Order: sequence, then C-alpha cells, then structure tokens
Amino acid sequence: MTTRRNFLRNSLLSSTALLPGILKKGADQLSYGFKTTEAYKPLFVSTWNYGINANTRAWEVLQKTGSILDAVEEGVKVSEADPASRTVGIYGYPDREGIVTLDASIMKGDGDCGSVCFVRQVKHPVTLARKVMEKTPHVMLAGEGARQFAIAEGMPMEEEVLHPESRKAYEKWLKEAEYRPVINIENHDTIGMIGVDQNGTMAGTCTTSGLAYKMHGRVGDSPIIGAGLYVDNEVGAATATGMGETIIKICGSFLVVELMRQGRSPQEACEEAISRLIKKNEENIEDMQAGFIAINKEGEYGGYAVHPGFNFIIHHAGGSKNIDAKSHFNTSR
Ligand code: SD4
Repeated sequence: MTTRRNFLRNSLLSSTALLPGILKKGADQLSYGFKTTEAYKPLFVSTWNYGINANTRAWEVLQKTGSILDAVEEGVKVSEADPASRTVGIYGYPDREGIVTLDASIMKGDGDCGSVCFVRQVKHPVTLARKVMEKTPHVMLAGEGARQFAIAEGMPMEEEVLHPESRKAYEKWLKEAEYRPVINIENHDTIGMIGVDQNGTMAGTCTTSGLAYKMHGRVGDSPIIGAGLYVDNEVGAATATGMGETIIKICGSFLVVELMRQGRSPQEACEEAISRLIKKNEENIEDMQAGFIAINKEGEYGGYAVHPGFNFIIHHAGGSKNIDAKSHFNTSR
C-alpha cells in the first residue's frame, strides 16, 4: 500500500536519483521525516511552508555565487520584504504600543555570527545582522544602537506606518486588550533557514517581528545565538520557531546541534530538544507552540514541534517539498 510517507519518499527519490551531489542512504535508513531521512547536498531547510520562495531564492543565489552565506541571507530577505507577512519584517504585527520591532541573526559554520534585536525601521534586519558580524568586533546590537549602526552603514530607514492588515489586527487587539502571548498556527511565519553546500559548509539565518503585541522591548529567541539559531560545520545546524521564551530556556538550537554531535540524527535531536522544552515549560504547554528544524553535515534533515501544525520546506537539486512536521502532541488545538 502506498502510504503518504512512502509517497513523499518515493517522489523525492525518483526525481533526484540521477542528479549529482545527492547522497542516498541505505534503504533501511530511509524513513521520511522520522528517525533518519535522505541526505542531500546542497540542501536548504526553512521553517513554515511560507518559506518556499525564500528557499527558491537561496538556491538561485547559491548556484550563482557559490556562497552558502549569501544564499541564506538573500533567501530570508524574500520574507522580510513580503508585505503579506505579518510575522517577519516591517509589515509584521506590532508590539502592544503599536510599534514594529525586529529581531534577526546570521551564523556561519566556522562560528562567526551576528545579530540585531529590538530594532526599528530596518527593512532587512538580517543584512544588518550580517554587517554586525562582518564590520564590528561585536556579535549583537540592540534597539537604537542597532538602528544608528544601520544608518551609519547607509541602510535606508523605513517609515513607521503599520501595514493596513497589521493596523486592523492591532486595533482589534486593543479593544480586547488581553495581554496573553500565545503562538499558535495563526501566529507564525518567523523564518529560520539553514543550508549546507556541496562541500559541507553551512550557514543559517533567522528573522522575525516576534510575538504579536509583545511588551515593548521584548526580545525573543530568534536573534539569540544558540537559542533561535546555531551552526557548526563540524556537526550541523538548527533553527527554531514558536514561543521564544520556551526556546531560550533550553538554549534550543545549540542543544539540537550538541545532540547531533553526540550521534543523534537531525530528527532525533529535534525530538529530544522538544521533549526537553516541554519538561521546562509544562505549566503553559497547552498554549505554547515551538518547533525546530535541523540538518547535519551529511545533508540529512529533521523537524519536530510541540503541537501539530508546524511545517517546513526542504529544497535540494530535486526541487522543493513541504513537510508537515510530526509533533509531541497529536491533536490539533
Ligand atoms: C519569537 N520565535 O519572537 C519568535 C516568534 C516565532 O513563529 O517564531 N513565531 O519568539
């Protein structure tokens, strides 16, 4: 019988079997989205099906420049510039004062990294994060300092006008005035992207407008190296999405990479990190969504979430696939 799992696995394999650069594991190890997966190099994986255009762009850039770092930066810039996105970039939902503040990070597999948090008016916070990495002796710049650095670097400042959809949602929220941060399937799209090239060199990015209606000044996991993003050429890479506070508490992305270092597959590492996250956040776990995606240097991948509804996109020489992640809890809320 053709199960969905087999169908996806077979469709990927048949479309990629003849392409160079694709490493196939033994048939006994081919379990799609479970303990181990097929391995592909180059490979990009990004959070949420929304990332499909971002991955396509990343793939194009890698083909053109050969740079995995350029690829993961240019990829997520597609989401940052998308006026339809309510949770990435300047068109996103504001905080509870009605101001959009952005968090982003970038990391190379050799350990170089940069990030910005609580920054306003910058269309491409991931590019600013890269500038922090490449042009300063620091890793992280926050708030007005980050904005001033962007101006000094010649980055244009965007007008602070809420996107009409974001304004409408904010006004509705103001009326209900209930401050209870919940990330569920309607409130996502933070994009985290991790990629590995043909030679096993890795890089990753993560960018978000964060939690809708957060307290002014609140910073999530996305710009925190080790929480929202971690990349190590010796092992693999991971990125996170969902309720940042739960992810920060377990140094989530670093944990996933360290679990892979100890021999776990990307899938197993994501599953173990989610069970750790649940243990540390038991009280509110019903209302908390969080998910991880990971790749290792062989080009295997995995993804897992607390609740159903999380999906991710893989992109390799055979094309793009949307994968519904498995989750710890099985019933949709
Ligand atoms: C945050 N992790 O700011 C981000 C939000 C997110 O899907 O990922 N939403 O906590």
